[in-house]
Amino acid sequence: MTDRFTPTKADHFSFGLWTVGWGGKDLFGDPTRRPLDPVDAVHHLAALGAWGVTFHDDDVVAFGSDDPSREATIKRFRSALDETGTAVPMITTNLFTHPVFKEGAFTANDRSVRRFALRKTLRNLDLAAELGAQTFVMWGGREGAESDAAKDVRVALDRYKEAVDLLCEYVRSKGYNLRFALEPKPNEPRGDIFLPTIGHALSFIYQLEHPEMVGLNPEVGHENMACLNMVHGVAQALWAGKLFHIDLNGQHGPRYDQDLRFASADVKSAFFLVDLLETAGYDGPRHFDFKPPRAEGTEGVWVSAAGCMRNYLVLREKARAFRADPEVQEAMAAAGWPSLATPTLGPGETLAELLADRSAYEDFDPAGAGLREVNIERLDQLALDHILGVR
Ligand code: GLT
Ligand code: MN
Ligand code: MN
Repeated sequence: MTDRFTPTKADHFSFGLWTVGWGGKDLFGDPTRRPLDPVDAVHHLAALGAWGVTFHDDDVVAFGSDDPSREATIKRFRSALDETGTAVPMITTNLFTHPVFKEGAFTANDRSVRRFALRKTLRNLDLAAELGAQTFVMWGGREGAESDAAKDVRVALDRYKEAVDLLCEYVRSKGYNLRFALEPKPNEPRGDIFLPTIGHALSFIYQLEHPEMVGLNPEVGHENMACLNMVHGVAQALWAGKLFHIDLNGQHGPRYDQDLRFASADVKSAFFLVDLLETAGYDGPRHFDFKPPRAEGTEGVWVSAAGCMRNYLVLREKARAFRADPEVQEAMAAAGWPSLATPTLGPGETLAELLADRSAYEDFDPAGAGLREVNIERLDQLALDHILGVR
């Protein structure tokens, strides 16, 4: 079906190879789908209108491959990229599947594992630069613990910082056009993961040697797992100039990481997220990190992938209509949106003048102000009417 919600490369949609390539293996069951050749994934995604693909080193080249077979595999993969005009905007390193990383990678108590993790990542940075990626995601799925007895968390953070600082140093020394994006997640696979939320990761960044090179890759489901509001988290990342990348998917509240197709479970939050990204001038990839449900067969994978993009485009149209609706504009004014943009002190007003302003305190009527109308329900209902398609 082709309609106005059919994506084009101009929409900058990208997918991890591990998303459509997930064969359905989970904690309780074997794969339900045959392995997907990354070359086929590139062709399928391009045919659906995707602009880019992203991957872990091991998604394309099997862990432990020797150099000649690694090069041959990358060459074949590159041909698929060239044939389809597919971009590689982001690359990441798998520091979680192999048993060597069972106790952590950059924060493993075992120093030799930390050195191995660094070397694996440095090698992958070269590949990222070679393929023109501009963002290097770091999801530390194994950086954490099940027990507070496992390690000194303050020292683990020293080691985490040491690793990110070294990676930044390498990128600088090579002159690569790459920035790092930390991906927070509260738990799973570790009982507790370090840098569990957007806020934790943001504060970590400012302890680094090169904070300007490091930002965030927040994921919808991960913030929801921590009972947090993704829209607020992303807004704060944007406010800090740190939204370098984003993982879009769907999640039914706090439980295991569901990685549902974008907007399929939490449509209202997805609407406000799209509205935020589109109005805040975010110009990075719209990257989907979802898992086609295990019950689906091969065809279902592509239906699910297409649904991610379609839902984004539908919500983008709805968000634009919401913003353009005169009644919404009037309701926003009534709810005080324009007023929040006015600084609390007047132009040139000093703290002394605020202290001397009796109308601000002594003569202010807090009881009366406590009874005022805020008009947010009306605005919210208009948003819902737009989402539900009745306006
Ligand atoms: C893994 C994780 C994702 C991360 C990927 C990047 S891999 O599937 O669940 O959220 O974005 O390493
Ligand atoms: Mn993710
Ligand atoms: Mn996830």
